[in-house]
Amino acid sequence: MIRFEQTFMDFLLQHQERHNRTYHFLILMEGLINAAKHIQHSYLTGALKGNLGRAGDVNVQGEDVMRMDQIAQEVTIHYLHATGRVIHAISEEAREIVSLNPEGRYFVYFDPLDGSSNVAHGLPVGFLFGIAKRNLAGSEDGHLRAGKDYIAAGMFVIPTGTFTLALKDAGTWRFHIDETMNYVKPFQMVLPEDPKSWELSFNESNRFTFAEKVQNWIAQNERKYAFRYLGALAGDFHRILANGGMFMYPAIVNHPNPKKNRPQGKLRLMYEAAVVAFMCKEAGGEAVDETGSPILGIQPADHHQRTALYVGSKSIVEDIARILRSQCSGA
Ligand code: AFP
Repeated sequence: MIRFEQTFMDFLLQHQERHNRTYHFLILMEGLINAAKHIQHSYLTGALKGNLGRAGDVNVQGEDVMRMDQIAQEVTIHYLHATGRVIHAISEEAREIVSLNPEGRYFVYFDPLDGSSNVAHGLPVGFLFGIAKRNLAGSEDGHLRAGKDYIAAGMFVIPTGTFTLALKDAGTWRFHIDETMNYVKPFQMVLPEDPKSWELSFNESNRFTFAEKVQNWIAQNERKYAFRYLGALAGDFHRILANGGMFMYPAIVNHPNPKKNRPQGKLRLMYEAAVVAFMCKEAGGEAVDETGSPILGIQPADHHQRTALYVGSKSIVEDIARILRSQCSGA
């Protein structure tokens, strides 16, 4: 007797019944999965095809574009367009919103290749995405949505191919990829509240550029937890979801070269911070910005808006959020 694992589509069909997700959502997810598999294949063969280098351009973020960033962007837009379900796509790699299907039902926010600094070394990168639904009942209120209005968010860690998906009010689920490149065996991710396995993840080389209260919090707490940092949000958050603890990219406010200060934070709100915050929330965790306010409550004014990010197990995030709020109230 052949043993068949539960596939992603089985999982979504079950979910669809419980949460009246339409087949439109299934088709959109199929498009995202095809894009991720294509990007994964391009990355795995990237060294052989000479695609792991710089493309020679600079993107809207002012960063050098890697050839793989271009490939991932082109692939994702192709598959999203092919679904016929996406109105606008908002991408880290495109200055303007990408209009796809006026009759579409969804807005998709994505970072097609998160962690570009790892590309040249073939190290883990990620494909991050968030989904919001158009207002079918009334007038269309556009693509600038707060994370709390997303209906789903997820990430693929490349090249391992592990896929994690959060569905509104239905939890965060991790899928394995089997020998037939199918996503199977969903298991629910719940952030461990026992600090024994917790980790801290941040760019240590920035420590003395953080706000003094944040530096003090790190000094008082860092010996309690293991320290891990990959330099790719998808990879670092992938670990935090499993082991607990906190990933943070605080505001940079004390840089010796004031031009390098980033009081508004580095990470992008709509397709980085809100995506991991949504998955974290559905896994029982929390995520806040530099003022200690929930990331999911931030109403974006621009689709490339940046934010500071503190995300992970509820009690440790709330511990630093108290400090951040006091910092704002000048207490
Ligand atoms: P991109 O390569 O997509 O811009 O992502 C990199 C990133 O935004 C995020 O994935 C990392 O957590 C963070 O930047 C790394 O930044 P540092 O290199 O400054 O640590």
